[in-house]
Amino acid sequence: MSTLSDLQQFAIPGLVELAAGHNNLPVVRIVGKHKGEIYLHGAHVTRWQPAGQSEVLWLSQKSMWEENKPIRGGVPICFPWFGPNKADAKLPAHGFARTLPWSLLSIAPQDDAVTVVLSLTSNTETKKLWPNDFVLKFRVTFGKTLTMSLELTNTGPAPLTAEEALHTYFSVADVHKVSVSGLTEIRYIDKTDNMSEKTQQGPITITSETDRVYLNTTTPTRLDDPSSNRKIEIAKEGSKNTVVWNPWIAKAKAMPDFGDEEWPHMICIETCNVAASSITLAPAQSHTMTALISVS
Ligand code: TA6
Repeated sequence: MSTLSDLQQFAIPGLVELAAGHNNLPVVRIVGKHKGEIYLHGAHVTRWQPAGQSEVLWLSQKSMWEENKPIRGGVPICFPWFGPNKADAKLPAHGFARTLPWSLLSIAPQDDAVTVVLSLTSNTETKKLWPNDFVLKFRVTFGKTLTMSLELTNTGPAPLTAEEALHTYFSVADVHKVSVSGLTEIRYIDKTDNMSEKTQQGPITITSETDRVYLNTTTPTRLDDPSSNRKIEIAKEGSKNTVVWNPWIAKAKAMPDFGDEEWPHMICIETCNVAASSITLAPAQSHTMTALISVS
């Protein structure tokens, strides 16, 4: 794993800092016109604040910052499975990409934005959990828009099938008052109601634990947060599922890395390919999933 001094080569005075973040985990800090932060641990975006806006992403005050634990909040990368592992419930939920150290490949200014590229390559450890050779590249542009692209390449001799998600946590003033539009008439799996399949009627409002996997949807969603007088658009490319999640009271209490009183201030709107929309790649084939987040 790269030491902080190795990483200083990527620093750009006044624009990009490489620092020891929480628990001394290395972090890239974007300190220009638009602010942002990404940890090499899990290639985990933890902050994005475009000019003129308050912080857009939510981070738990109780997040753990340990190498074998996911950071709670920001944008966890779920790969190569989503949720519990279907074959072995003892394996880590949402796969292993979010709890491994990624390699920093490049940092480059682009107009008034900054693009950071990290990669994760299969190794003996990952192949004990998932017997496939792969390279993941994660390209994040911190600008007026937050653009996150996850490129998966099959570097093995056989086809592979994987699930993937950019599990984005948004900061909201009061989740009781938010609405999510853009999914009307879309079929979804309701994970709070025995995985029953339903059709979305009108905008989504949050009145209890909400955990829904929307199916075959490629259009943008919009998060209206009237108490912050803010609208957030989540557009996407190469993604057929959108997940909407809020743990509500009991689930928040049950998570040690989630404060009991934090749930009214967050909502996840996740850009993903899961279940029937999992990605299958032939040897040497690649697929890219992109989330484009903007605030108005
Ligand atoms: O995306 C929603 C979800 O799958 C929920 O079911 C809940 O498990 C959430 O992800 C958080 O999962 P985590 O493993 O990060 O606690």
